[in-house]
Amino acid sequence: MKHTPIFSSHFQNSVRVAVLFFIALTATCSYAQTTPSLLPLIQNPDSRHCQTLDGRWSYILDPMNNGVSKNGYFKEPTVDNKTTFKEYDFSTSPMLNVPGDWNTQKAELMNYEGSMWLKKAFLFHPQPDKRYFIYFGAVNYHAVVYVNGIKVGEHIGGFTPFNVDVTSQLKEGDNSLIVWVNDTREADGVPTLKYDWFNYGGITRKVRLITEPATFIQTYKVQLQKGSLRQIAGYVKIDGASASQSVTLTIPELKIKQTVTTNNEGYATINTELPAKNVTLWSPDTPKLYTVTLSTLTDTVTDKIGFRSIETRGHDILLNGKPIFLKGISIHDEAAYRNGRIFSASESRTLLTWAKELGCNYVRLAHYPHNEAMVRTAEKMGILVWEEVPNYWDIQWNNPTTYANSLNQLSEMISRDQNRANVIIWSMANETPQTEARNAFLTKLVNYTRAQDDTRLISMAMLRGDKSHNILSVNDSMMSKVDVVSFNEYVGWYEGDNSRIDQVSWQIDVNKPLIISELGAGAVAGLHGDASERWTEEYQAEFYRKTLKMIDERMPKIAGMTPWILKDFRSPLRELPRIQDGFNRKGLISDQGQKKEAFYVLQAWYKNK
Ligand code: GCB
Repeated sequence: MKHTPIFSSHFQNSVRVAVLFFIALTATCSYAQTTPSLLPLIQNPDSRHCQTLDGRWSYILDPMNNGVSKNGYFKEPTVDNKTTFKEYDFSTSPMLNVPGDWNTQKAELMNYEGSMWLKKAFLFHPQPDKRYFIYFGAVNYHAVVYVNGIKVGEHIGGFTPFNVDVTSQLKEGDNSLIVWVNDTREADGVPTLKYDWFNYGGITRKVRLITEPATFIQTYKVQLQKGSLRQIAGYVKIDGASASQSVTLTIPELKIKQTVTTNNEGYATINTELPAKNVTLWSPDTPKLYTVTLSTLTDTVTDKIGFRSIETRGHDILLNGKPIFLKGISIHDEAAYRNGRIFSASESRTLLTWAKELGCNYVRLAHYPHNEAMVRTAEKMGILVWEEVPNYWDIQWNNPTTYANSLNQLSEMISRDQNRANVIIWSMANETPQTEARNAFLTKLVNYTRAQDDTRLISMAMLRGDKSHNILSVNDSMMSKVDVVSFNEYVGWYEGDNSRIDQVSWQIDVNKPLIISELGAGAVAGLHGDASERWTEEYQAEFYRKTLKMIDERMPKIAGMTPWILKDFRSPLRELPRIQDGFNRKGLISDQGQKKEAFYVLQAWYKNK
């Protein structure tokens, strides 16, 4: 049969484009309107009854969002034989590993940004009176979730977990889970269009099917009360029809047992005390975690929780009442040796072991929430953590959608990690130019965070200011809102060369702890030369020597620092051939694991701190 083109002229083509755009737009809008709301986050998925949905998933690449329509790719034909009309087919499509960014799994996907449909078929036998949730560790950036052809949830934000209730969608036998993932960078997104790291797309963290009883323990907080080294204060929240129940908290090693009764909303506060003697508080030297169990008649959740306090006094940060110097390093969520997103605790451990070798007791997990396994592994290893949301550079401070997105990512980060003893700082942002709109946006986030969790410190990585050409400072109006004033500085790299470092001193007028959240210079591992030559290991080592001397001699007392950065990382902003080749080279270790000379300079300084 001869196919008659409907549109032939240039004019008709533009009409067609406009029509398709309109269809796409209305399809997307109807999407948004029918979004089922996500359940509040289920805390501690590791301790739940889970079936993994990780493994090989089929995928269909959809750069034009062809599958986003009423009968889109999430609908599969019920009768499928040679007479069926179809233009997509998961059963014969290629496959990818989940968890895993798509970029580093197939050469042809390395630079792909856009939409992909991913499908996992699984066998299931639902039991009566149980509830089922699919828990995603993270999907970058926008996810729409379908179970057996029905939309069950939607999430925006590439680094935080979310769960969807699939109880009424699962059926006996074969089930299909299809996720539309779109990692297109958006102007109103968090982060926005431009940032200095690689946009790894896909289902980057674990996916599991969680089984819960009809009423279950959804979340809890069991932490030392602010300002106390004995009082435990927290809450438990259960979800389900019989919301008012008894919940028992036990910490057997400390002989703690407390029973509380939840109200009609399923909520109860927890108040109990650590014994007066024989308690090991969590610290980098003693990363002691106690087994904590919460149980109702039908549900039990077990966690490993450490107890510690974190406060400030003048320029000091106090851990368990004593000043601590935060010997840190910044880290991106990117695996050593292979450069994709990290998806296992052992890959997290590789990076954290390097940080330990450097002499660190602290890491900045930049610039977005890392894997839960990263935070938990650091906690076991005695490493303190700064966690951050991707309010990076100039996002749309005036846009309510951007604010809602940012707040959501922040709240998901806090609810995921609020029981981690090692998390001591919530960071609101990185290098955000000052405007009234930014101040209003970030102040709201600070207030939210304080109300949510007053047991940790609040900070943000600020931009540096000047008092005069050679007297450097920080004068961000957010200094009055945060607990710890942190700032990034690149004197000797972006600002002059190494000789400039000797010329400057610092004056920062604030009676709060100061942290240098970034300092750094680039070097190619194995490239040697004179210390004046950029990109040589010698230049970077000299940068560190001079900067550390400046910190010792010409800066007000600092409470810690996280130089930029542990390991070279991929970034499309870094294109200098034969030097950067798509990598930010400020790592103290190369992406292939070679330690640069500067690693040892910082290591020696940390040894004496
Ligand atoms: C910064 C940013 C960080 C960049 C770094 C650099 O100030 O916060 O994301 O990667 O500088 O290398 O320029």
